[in-house]
Formats: sequence, structure tokens, C-alpha cells
Amino acid sequence: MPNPRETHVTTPGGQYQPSMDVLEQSPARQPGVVPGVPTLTAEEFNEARQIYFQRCAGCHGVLRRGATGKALTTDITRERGLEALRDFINFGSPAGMPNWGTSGDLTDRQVDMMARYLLNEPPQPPEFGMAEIRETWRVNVPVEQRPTSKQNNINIENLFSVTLRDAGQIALIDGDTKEIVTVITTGYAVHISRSSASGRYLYVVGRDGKVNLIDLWMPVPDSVAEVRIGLEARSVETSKAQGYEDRFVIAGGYWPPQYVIMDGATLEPLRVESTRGYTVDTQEFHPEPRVAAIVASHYRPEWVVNVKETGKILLVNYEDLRNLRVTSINAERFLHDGGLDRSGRYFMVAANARNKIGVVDTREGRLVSLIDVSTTPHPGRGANFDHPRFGPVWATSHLGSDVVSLIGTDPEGHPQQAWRVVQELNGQGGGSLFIKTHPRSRNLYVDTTLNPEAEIASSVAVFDIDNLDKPYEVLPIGEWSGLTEGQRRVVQPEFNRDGTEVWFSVWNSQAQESAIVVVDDRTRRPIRVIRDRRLVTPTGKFNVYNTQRDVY
Ligand code: DHE
Repeated sequence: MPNPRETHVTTPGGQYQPSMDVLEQSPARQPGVVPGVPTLTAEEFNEARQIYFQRCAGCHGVLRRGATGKALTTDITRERGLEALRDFINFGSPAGMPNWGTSGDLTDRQVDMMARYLLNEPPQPPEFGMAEIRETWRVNVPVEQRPTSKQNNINIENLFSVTLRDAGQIALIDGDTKEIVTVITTGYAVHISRSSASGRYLYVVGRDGKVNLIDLWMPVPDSVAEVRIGLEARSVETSKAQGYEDRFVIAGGYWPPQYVIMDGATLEPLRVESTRGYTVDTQEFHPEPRVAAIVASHYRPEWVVNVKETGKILLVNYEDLRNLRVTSINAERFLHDGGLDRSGRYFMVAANARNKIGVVDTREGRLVSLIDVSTTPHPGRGANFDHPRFGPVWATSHLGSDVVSLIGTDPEGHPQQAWRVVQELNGQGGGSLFIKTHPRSRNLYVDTTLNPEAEIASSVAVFDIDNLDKPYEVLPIGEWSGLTEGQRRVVQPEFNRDGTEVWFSVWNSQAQESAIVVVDDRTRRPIRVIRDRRLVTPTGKFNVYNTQRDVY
């Protein structure tokens, strides 16, 4: 019988874990020698620390106190011993630990070095409080020197902010002409963009915690302010409640685990709050619960802040920053991404490693339901549409299976269906990251970016919303791009302002050419391929109007 550890292979979900790319660059002191514990040279320590932050910290935590992966504190690792640790790193485990050695990702020397690294105390990365945050704050164009009216001819509502991931830049692409308006340097491995409530400003966050404020009214839009809110971050959002349009911004950190509230026009940091605390299930202290998705309520002056490792959803009220009111909702651990339902009242969030979707009523400030879905849901912001039989639904696809779950979201009109999976569709396969439709569209697009099959990763499935029992159509987006090199992973459908076109990124490595393919939503055929040497690793695309109003 084969050794189960040797036959174990890594799943897309197992590979899609946070990588502390920036944190690895912060200085660290090597722990002292402990009698009987194998040591590392200074060079080995630095190499091991980098590998740990890139590959391991996402699951086991920066401080090795455990997240989706097991805790690796020295009381545990020393008990297991060098040989057992080497085996685990080499072969992985069916519980989700990748087979780092047998996959060829790490050499035998590195496997041995990592096992020794784990027997020593973890280095503690620095904190980043208000003094450090303020030191990074720059206003390049003060408010009084900014235009008082729009100084360009761009149709801002149909502008796309495109993440150029590995270039640390965003490209602003005119949705009407499909021309690149400008490329702006932002944070390292830039992650997402969000529009301000008025649509004038764009906020961009890099993995290095740098937030850029871009003024779209300038003759050529550019960054007018910047600040670093921590050392590792993934999310940013603005104030959208009536009377607070463009007033505040919030950004969430992975390290330190904190969120920072800033002035909307200057990014002046106003308040920093830690998310360290107790988990919702066992109520144990967690020293590094990361801030995942943040969404602004349109009803109330509140942000919905999702704290990953503790499983808490915080409703942070920004009416009075001195006397900050935070409603702390116990949901489920490993909250990651999510979005609002069509009415804007309910927030739907994936607790990805728990295979659940949490629902929060943002009007009443309470958890409504925790719904079982398939393996590792990953909705992005999800997709809202009217189901022909079940009324309004919100949909998510999954990293770990081909299932698309449709959840009823209309407790008043369709009480039988509300907060239940009303239908499951089967897509092309696992490895899906994003799903999208638009109020004017009757198509539901599902990507499969991380599917191990090249053909599936470079195409998308499209379902007919009016005939959901009909088989999906496969759109060979990678092929349509005309690119012949690379993996041509297709990622994140995003609609234009009118809901007539859907844009897909064809994401190759930094050294290879990438592209954006624009598809006509009605005919499902390509109408334009955007190829330009400046489009380095395009991934997320954020249409200003749709992002501003949460149309998805
Ligand atoms: Fe993302 C959203 C975290 C890897 C593209 N990603 C998010 C959000 C979080 C997050 C918390 C929600 C933000 C919000 O709504 O406020 N992403 C992480 C990770 O921790 C992870 C797994 C690994 C890491 O180290 O960063 C990760 N993400 C990726 C990618 O590899 C992707 C595919 C390509 C890239 O550009 O890095 C990617 N993430 C995106 C995109 C969104 C996103 C495009 C926004 C989707 C949307 O429609 O709103």
C-alpha cells in the first residue's frame, strides 16, 4: 500500500494562502542558542525567515500560534523533534499542509533548515503604531491646491482602476476608449482599489500597507496623498453613509493586526485600533487576527470589518471617532472576502476554511445566519441576481470544488428561501476566485484561475441566469487574448458602468506579456483585447461606478 503522505498533493486552496512578502523584509533578531536545540547560521536564519513568511506564516501565523494551520510554538515543535518536522515539511499532510519537499518547492537542504528554524523561537516583527504611521504620511497636493471641478474629459464613471500586481502600480483605463489614461506607482504588490462615495477619489492599498489617494479630477489623475497603515495589509474602504461622503477612509492590516481610520481628503491618520483578542469558538486569545474584507454600509455611518482569525465581524461606527462605537459580532473563524446583497442591507462573508457564509444584517447590527456551502468559498464580493424561481439570490464560487452556491437573500418576499442554498450549479472545476454579474445582465461568469488544468485556468464558465439548468458555456479568454506564452490565468470578471461589457485579466508572470480581454455581455464574444507593455501582471479591475455603488 502506498504511503498516504507520499501520494498527497497540494490543492488550489492549500496554495492560496497569505504570503507575508513585505514582513519578511523587516529586520529581525536571531534568537539565542538553547542547549540541545539545533542552531542555524545567520545566513540560514535569514533565508529560513524569508521562506517562513512567504510560505508558512499565512497558515501558521507570523508568531506561529496557528491560524488555518496548526500552532508551531516551540513547546509543540520540540516535542515532535527534528525528524518528524522534516517529514511533515517534505510530504505535507492530507489535512492541507502542502508537500513542500516532494513538490520540488524546497530542496532537501531547505527542508532540514526549516525544521531547525521551527525548533527555535520565532522572531517577533516590529509594531507599527501612530508614531510610525504618521512618519509615513505625505500630502503631495494639499486640498486647497486641488481642482474645484473636473479638469479632464474622462468619463470617470466608466474608468477602470487595474491592479498591476508585480509592478506595484495601477493603470487607469478608459472604459469607453479602452486606452490607458495613466499608470500610477502605488504600494508594493498592490492589492485592491475602492472608489470614494462621490466617485472623485480612488483609494488603493498595497501589500506593504501603503494607501494612495488618487484624485480623478486632476488633468491627469495622480496620487495626492499616501500613508502606510502597517507593514502588511490587504483592504481599504471609504465612508459612504449620507452626510459622510468622502469624509473618512479605513484600511485593515495583516501585520500588525489593526485597522486605521484616516481623513478622506488627506489620509491623515486619525485613529488606530488593534484587532488582537479572543476567538469566537474556543474564546482563546489570538495574537495576530488579520483584517480581511472591509465594506461600507450605505445605510449607516458604519464599516463592516472582518477579522479573520478570531471570526469577529466588527461594525465600526465613524460618527464620533473619539468615542468610537464598535459592535462586535461573533460569526465564524477565517473570514476572508464578501459583499453586500442587492438591497445593500445584508453583508455576506466567506469563512473560507470553515466552508460557511456568514450573513450580517447591517441595519439591525446582528448576525442573521451561518450557511453551509461547499469547500473553501471565495466570492470576491459575490454576484447578485434575480433567480427565475427563488427571487433575489447572492452567489459564491469555491476554491476547493466546482460548486457555485446560490443563496436566497429576500426574507420578506421569499421567506422560505432566505439564507438557504436554493440551488447549486456545477462549474468547470475548483480553483475559482471570483464570480460576477450585473443588474442589466442575464449572464453569470465564474473564473477558475487556480485550477491545475491549464485550459480550465485560462477560460471561464458562463451560465444563463434564465436557464440555470442549461449547461454552461466555456469562454476561452486566454486563447482570445492572442497571447501564446505563459499560464494565461484568467482572473476577476468586472463589468463596465452600463453592464454591457465584462472585462477579464489574462494574468501571466512579470516577465511575460499579459492582457485584458473585453467581452460583449449579450453575444458573449470578445470585442477588444487590450495589450500594452505597461500592463504588467494585471489582476483586479475596479470600475469606478460599480465600486462606488457596490453594483455586483
Ligand atoms: Fe486577494 C480581495 C486577501 C491573494 C486578487 N484579497 C481580497 C480581500 C482580501 C484579500 C482580504 C478583500 C478585500 C476587501 O474587500 O476589502 N488575497 C488575500 C490574501 O490573503 C491572499 C490569499 C494571499 C496574499 O498574500 O495576498 C490573496 N488576491 C490574491 C491573489 O493572488 C490575487 C488573485 C491577485 C493579486 O492581485 O494579488 C488577488 N483579492 C484580489 C482581488 C480582490 C481581492 C482582485 C478584490 C475583488 C473584488 O472584486 O472586490
